Amino acid sequence: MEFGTENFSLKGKVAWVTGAVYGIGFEIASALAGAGARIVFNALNDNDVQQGLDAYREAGIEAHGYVFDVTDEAGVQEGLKKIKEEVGSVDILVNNAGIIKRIPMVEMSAEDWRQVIDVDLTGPFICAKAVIPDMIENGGGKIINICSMMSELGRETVSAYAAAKGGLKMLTRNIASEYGEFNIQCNGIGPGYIETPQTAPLRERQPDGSRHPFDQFIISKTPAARWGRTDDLAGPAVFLASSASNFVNGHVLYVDGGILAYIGKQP
Ligand code: NAP
Ligand code: GCO
Repeated sequence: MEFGTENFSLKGKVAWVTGAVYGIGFEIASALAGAGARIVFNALNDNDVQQGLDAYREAGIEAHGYVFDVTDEAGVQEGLKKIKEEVGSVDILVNNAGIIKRIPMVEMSAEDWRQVIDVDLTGPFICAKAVIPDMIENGGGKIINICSMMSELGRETVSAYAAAKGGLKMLTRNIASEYGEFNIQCNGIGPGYIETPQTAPLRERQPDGSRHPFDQFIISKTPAARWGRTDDLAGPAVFLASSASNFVNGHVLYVDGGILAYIGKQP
């Protein structure tokens, strides 16, 4: 078979990216749109959906926005029903919506722990569960779970997030194992440290104008010697959403400027 750029084309596909009003989700959705997909996103309230619709319009993308929470199974099912009626069956799901709570583990309430696990792990389960039956009926589909460095590594204050993102890596492998025979590919993207609102507190300037110690730490831990940008995730997302990756399944593609390969600079 001849191979060409058409292997990366998403023309005629419907891609649903969760929580894609800004940040990584917005950039991934924009990249999928650039490759030809029709974009659907959901957000928590009308204001967020409107903010997303305005941002896509400004980028020249016709997107469809819906209000529902990824942790609410009935809401997800109802939202998906509307998406099917108004846009079509979902061919590509990107589980992007996520939260983090940076709290030392012994100070973290079980309620906070559960909320992080609910959004970052149970949400992807609920959304994947909702689209898989149609993907089977339609002869296949793509699920991309947005994992993390914390799918592999731990650090102070992020116990719930690391547990959720480690779990998401295993949910990725399990979906691939359970539904691979139906031509469903489920893979993860593991972004390194990316400049988004989620990581803004780790990059805040100090009162004396110097860089945040965590900011310096990340630059020294990253062979690329910089934070990632959301557009660093565009190519990997299009690859995993397209037929170019049809025999890639259960894999997490780390897009981290080399962090996981690196022991770190000698002090
Ligand atoms: P972000 O800037 O905080 O954006 C996350 C988005 O998810 C927001 O739009 C948020 O909506 C939405 N969301 C949160 N809970 C939701 C729910 N229950 N239902 C629907 N939407 C919900 O985060 P980001 O940095 O772009 O991260 C996106 C994903 O990449 C997350 O899964 C994150 O863990 C992961 N990630 C980020 C980095 C990084 O360095 N930034 C690295 C690795 C992985 P609201 O605005 O209403 O809260
Ligand atoms: C943190 C960060 C991370 C990143 C990301 C790394 O506090 O360590 O927020 O967890 O957001 O997930 O890949």
